[in-house]
Amino acid sequence: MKKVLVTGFEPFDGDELNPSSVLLDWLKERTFDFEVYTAVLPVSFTSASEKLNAAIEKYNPSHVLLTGFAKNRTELTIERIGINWVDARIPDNDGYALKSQKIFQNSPDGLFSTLPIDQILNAANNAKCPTKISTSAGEYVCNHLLYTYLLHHKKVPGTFLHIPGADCHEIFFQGIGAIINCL
Ligand code: PCA
Repeated sequence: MKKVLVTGFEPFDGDELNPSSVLLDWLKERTFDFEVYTAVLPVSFTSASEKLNAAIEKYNPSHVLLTGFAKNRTELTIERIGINWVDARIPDNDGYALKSQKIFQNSPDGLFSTLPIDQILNAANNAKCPTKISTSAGEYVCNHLLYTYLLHHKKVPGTFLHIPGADCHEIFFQGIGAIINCL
């Protein structure tokens, strides 16, 4: 049975809102023909993955869509890969900055997203949402979460979507709604 878990992040870097958690409120007001669960995650190297693991355990989803905010991007970006690397430009919300190091010493350098990226791109394009495939989720908490998730949850297909900076996020939320429907 199709059950989609969508996660977003709390605000960080002095912002009042994070569009990825606004997305979760937007989704709660919509109806789908299947279950859509949401979870807000802390911008924390130590507890984001723990909270995600707890949500996966609780909801037992068939698909996972992780989302976060990328202020400097102009399109919705579908992350093709998580890398085994972290180099925080700013501390996380716990005040902790992991610098220039592997996430896990003896794990692969990179792991590919396990959802069909091209199908997702098509669904977003059909919804007229400006969207691109990305090969870098950055070196901060979002990539850390994606890599850790891909390493530990090989049986639950998932990927990461970065929501760009924009005055109005509606078109990106519509695109993500279309992506959820296409899975
Ligand atoms: N964006 C950050 C972390 C939380 C978020 O929404 C990132 O791209 O790593």
